[in-house]
Amino acid sequence: MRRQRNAGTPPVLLNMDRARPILRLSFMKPVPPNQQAALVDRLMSACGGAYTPEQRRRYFITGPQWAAAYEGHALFHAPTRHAVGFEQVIREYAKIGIGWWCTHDTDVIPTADIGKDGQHKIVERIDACLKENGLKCSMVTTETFHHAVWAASPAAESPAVREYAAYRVKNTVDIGHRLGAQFAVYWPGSLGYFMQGAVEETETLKWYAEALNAACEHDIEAAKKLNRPTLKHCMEAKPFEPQAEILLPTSDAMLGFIGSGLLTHPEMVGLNPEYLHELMWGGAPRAVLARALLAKKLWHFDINDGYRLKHDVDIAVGLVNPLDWMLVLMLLRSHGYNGPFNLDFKPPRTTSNHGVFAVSFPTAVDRFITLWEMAGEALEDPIIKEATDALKAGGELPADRHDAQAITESNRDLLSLHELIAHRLVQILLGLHRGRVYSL
Ligand code: 3MF
Ligand code: MG
Ligand code: MG
Repeated sequence: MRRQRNAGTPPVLLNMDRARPILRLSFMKPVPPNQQAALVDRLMSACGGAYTPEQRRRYFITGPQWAAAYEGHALFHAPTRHAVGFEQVIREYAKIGIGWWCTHDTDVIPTADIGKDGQHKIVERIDACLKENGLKCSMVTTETFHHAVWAASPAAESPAVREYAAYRVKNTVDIGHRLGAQFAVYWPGSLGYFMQGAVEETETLKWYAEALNAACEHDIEAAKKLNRPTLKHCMEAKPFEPQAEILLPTSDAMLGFIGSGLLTHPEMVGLNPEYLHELMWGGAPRAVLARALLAKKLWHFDINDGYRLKHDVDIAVGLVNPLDWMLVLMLLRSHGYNGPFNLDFKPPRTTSNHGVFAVSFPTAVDRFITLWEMAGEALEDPIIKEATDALKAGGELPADRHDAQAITESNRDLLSLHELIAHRLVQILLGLHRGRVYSL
């Protein structure tokens, strides 16, 4: 079989034995490549519902260098987009109305230049570029997962690797202070293994704590010299990837680690939970965040979306679980969370370089803002308020306060309010509370 294309007619597949068409493909009018970006832009504005850059800047929404610069590569994937540098990312974030930028050290500085003159020149250029575009640097983080030096993790058996890890995190603290950041984040990446037995977990965790201790102690010195507050050091967990087994797989495990006595400055270390990372292990992200709030360690939040018990698909916020997202934001609003919302997602491989800034980032920001506003509306909803108050008031106290059956009877009908509240929340999500109904 071969493909044949005659001028003016659609291509057909020919069966060479009989030389007659076996399949006629019908085509819509092709969209020439030079008209595709304009089509995307026109349909984006037809979607409506966009906030202005000024409205977007009112939220503490932060844009990572690595998210915008992601080229679509993975173990099984070649890149689908070309590389973009920090100048372009910062410029595009400014146009969209993303007011803060964050980065890994090696997103912007080649590993060989870390700590050298090359680093200082790049950091000066970043500082100038941020100022020129009216952005601030919110957070810096050390890449301790990509380079071959981290093959056995930043807390490897080799003392040379561990000394280098401490050097790298201290250097990142300095970059953070130079760029005016408030946060440093630590995703330990390869802190785990594929085969069990060779690594002794308690030893590895002690070594990992040494790197964090080095960062905090260096920060205390650096902040004193610069007359700046110390950074907030936030740990980020992921349950699997890039190792088969992870030593600190969840935010809860990290809370245990922070309180284990291994850290010299546990008061300087908190959490950066990532929504999807907690969903990946099967957790309820809202419950994870509640535990972090109770521990007063919810300092930074990576926002994205995806599926339970799958790999780290890093889909943009609200595209998969908008109801759960609204509920998460209700919890954070009601507890006065005022840390960053970090857009740690990956524009899909099918999105072009144009689409990254024309579709991915503005739509993610706008869904977040809408969900945030809806969360506020749900918190004020009179039906939910009355139902919640009634549940808390409970039924009348029975004469015998140890009579389980009497207590059950006295609350029986009130408990239907749980389902009613759940329905009301979905109504708010779908706009049905405003009288919108569908019928055939
Ligand atoms: C990995 C992540 C990381 C961390 C980043 C911040 C590349 O799944 O989420 O993003 O957020 O390393 O330190
Ligand atoms: Mg993350
Ligand atoms: Mg992730």
